[in-house]
Amino acid sequence: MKISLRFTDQIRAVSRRQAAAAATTLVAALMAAPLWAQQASAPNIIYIVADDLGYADTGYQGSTIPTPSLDDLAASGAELTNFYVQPMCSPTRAALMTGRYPLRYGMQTGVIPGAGTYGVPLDEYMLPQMLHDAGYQTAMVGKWHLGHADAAMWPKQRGFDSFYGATVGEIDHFTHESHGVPDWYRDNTPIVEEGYDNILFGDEAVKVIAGHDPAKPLFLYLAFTAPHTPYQAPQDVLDRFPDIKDPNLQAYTAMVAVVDDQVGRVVKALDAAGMRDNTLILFHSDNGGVVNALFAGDTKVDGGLPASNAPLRDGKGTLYEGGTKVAALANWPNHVQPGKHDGLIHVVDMLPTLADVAGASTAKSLPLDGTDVWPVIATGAASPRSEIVYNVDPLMGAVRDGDWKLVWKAALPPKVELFDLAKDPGEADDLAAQFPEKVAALQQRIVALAAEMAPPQLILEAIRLTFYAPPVSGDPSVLFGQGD
Ligand SMILES: [Ca+2]
Repeated sequence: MKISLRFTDQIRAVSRRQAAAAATTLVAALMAAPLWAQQASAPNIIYIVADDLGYADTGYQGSTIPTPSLDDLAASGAELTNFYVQPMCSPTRAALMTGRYPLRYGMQTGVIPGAGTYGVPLDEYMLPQMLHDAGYQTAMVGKWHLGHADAAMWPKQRGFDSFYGATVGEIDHFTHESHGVPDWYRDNTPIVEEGYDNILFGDEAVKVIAGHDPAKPLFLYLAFTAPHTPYQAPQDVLDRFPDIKDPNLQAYTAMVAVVDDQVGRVVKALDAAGMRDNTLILFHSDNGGVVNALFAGDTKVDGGLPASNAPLRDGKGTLYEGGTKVAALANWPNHVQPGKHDGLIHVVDMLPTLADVAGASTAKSLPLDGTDVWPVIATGAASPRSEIVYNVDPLMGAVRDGDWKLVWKAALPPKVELFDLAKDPGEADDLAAQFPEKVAALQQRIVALAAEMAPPQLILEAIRLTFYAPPVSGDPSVLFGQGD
């Protein structure tokens, strides 16, 4: 019995030693292992989108425009240096919300115009629906631009528990009107409020965070309307930049500063609510800065255009890098490793990536174009994708395969350009004549995608509104003054 007891004691002693050793090993391992390799379950997600922000127009990208809040997030988080979007507003937002290329559902051409009656088809399963199904509180603050003519296409009906903001693509920042028509809502109700839209968005985001029920993770989609035209900013923000004499540049600078101010308020609100350590913040622009007035929007712009996409070529509305590659960052303390993460990411990847992060299911999605790139974002791992589809529509297309990029204007007169982005990120040196086989292969890929695409809803609607409508008659009374 004694022996047995001693033996038991010995076992206990050994067990204690082993347990202590194991604990020491575990602590050492935890201290040595990067925390960012760990997956926390269902963090809060704050997804921030700027509108028409130039690639170069943040402090951390080298601009003189002060963006201290974004710079802090970039310094303590990951800069995503090869982050691609569609070249314009609605298609990028559609790609984000569905995880599918806009060419799949007819959103690949242009943006939804104010008089447009179409939107993202209702059979598309959207990111907020997915996160809501996974137990998230889902809030949207800002610009929607994914269908406004039918309330069935509005955010509350597409998975958001709450919506505050505008449904169309371009509003006056003070009157909240588009072409004189008010476009300002809380949930499904039109409201009238005074104030500069992007500051109101910041106010609302802070309220959503402060009022968040900690029993549920929060998904907040914060989609600013800045620095999209019209170039307007509150006087007190303009007054922070007295040395900028060009009025467009002064207003644009102030608009970027407003966005940065609101991002700073959001981070403070997360700190105050004790949510910061369990919150993934993502930030990027929806397309490149406007460098051609053709793509400035409904507002007539006098004078020079202020955005810079340097050193990238061209800007919004084009398939060159300046239209499609945007400054992007991710920040989540102890989970996103700080640094520059260079793997290829397309905005369609964000839905499956956030499904991974949130423990959500993509089973209800239609076939995804996106892929889970969480390791790229979190640790800078190599990207699982080697291809970027910039866009394909009946007039043009562009794809990237590895470092090779083809830009193909297929409408007459046609133009084909081939670039080696590793050597020539500014797309200055067209190599199409030197590498005809590479050109042919990439053209084949574009044609294959074109064969799968849905007809552009914008073109169908333009035809419907003109060909299937009564004649527009001239008014002969205007001639009366001329003697008739
Ligand atoms: Ca935009």
